[in-house]
Amino acid sequence: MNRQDMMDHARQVMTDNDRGTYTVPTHGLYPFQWNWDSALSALGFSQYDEPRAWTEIDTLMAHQWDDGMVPHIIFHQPDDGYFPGPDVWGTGRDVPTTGITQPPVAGFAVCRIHDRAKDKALASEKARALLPKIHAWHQWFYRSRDPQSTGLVALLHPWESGRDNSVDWDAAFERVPTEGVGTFTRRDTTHANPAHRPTDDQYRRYIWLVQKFRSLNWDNSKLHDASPFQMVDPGFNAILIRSCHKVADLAGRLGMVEIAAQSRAMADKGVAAMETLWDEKLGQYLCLDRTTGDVVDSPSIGGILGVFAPIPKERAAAISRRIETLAESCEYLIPSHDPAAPEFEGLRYWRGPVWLIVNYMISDGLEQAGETRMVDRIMGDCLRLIETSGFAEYHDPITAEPCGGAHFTWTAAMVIEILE
Ligand code: 9YW
Repeated sequence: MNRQDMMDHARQVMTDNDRGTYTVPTHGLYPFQWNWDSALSALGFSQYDEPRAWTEIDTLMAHQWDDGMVPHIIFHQPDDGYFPGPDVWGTGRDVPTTGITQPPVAGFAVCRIHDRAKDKALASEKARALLPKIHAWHQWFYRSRDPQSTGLVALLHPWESGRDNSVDWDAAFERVPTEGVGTFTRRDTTHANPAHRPTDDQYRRYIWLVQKFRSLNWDNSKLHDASPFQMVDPGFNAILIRSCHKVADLAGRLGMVEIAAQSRAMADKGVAAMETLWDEKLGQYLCLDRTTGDVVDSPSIGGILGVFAPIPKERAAAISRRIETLAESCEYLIPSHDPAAPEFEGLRYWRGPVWLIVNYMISDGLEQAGETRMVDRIMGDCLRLIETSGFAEYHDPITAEPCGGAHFTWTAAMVIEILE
């Protein structure tokens, strides 16, 4: 596939998954709007259709809750092809949504799209309208998910992390009960190979948490303390910190002084707190289980994604060396779990496969820190994967086998970002 063919193909994927005011991640498997998928897909749109990129984020933010939370899925239209649907979540909204959130990369996307926009007037109008909403979401995070004011927020559900079945959650997830979860029929395994997906046992625990939060009426002043799962993920926190950092900068330039000052303070505090998650032995960050206070000794991509935050240069250099080590045991960077670790599974979702969106964010962080050789290498691996195996949801880092859903929106968006 030459460069132009790849670009044409990527745009075709985006077009096919476009539902007018939002995109679905892929036809069949994921028939609704997902939060971080939309933000990252907007980056791809913005390279050739700026108004469409802004619409994607406008639609997402139009479903923000009154408390500031931006939900992880918006169920724009009924579709029986996905479980758990609106009836399981029971959030009682006119246009149904889930009751949990996802990585807040929208702030980063808005700022990036604004800064490179050709239509400056539209970009300024959109950013002025969107920044207060994005900022309210960031404030919601620190208020609702960091009640002790540590500078780091906790996830209350693996689905919030975006890395649903990561090895990072295994030990903590054992403590999430399954009692009271009735029988249900999964739909994901009819669209994708069950060997590439989370297990039934994990699904029972996912649903137990949903039922628990629903029993508390989705009241975010109660959920954090009531949740048996409270995980501090360096990757997730890095995304939040980077978004706050970018918002601080753009809001400052747009004269939105209060948002700028508050965002700067949140980002600075977050960067300082990230230090508590650094693991010198591995040369990357690690998760913290807030319910036990234990560090989670799990060599996953979450701790490498920490580099997306504006961390000290020597930390970024160490992460670059860490990726170099991972390259010794795989063919395509960056595996979502260390292939040398016993839990590694090259085909199963977030337990080993490569995800282009994560590669993109890690590369962006490395680029900021001047680690350009590693960036070129990662970007090169992304394109080799697509050339070999197409626009899959994720890929085996050793064989390049395409996994999960095919014809995937954010994979296509990242290819457009890399090629432009
Ligand atoms: C699910 C849509 C979503 C992503 C997540 C990914 C997966 C959905 O797909 O979750 O039902 O498990 O883990 O990050 O947003 O692409």
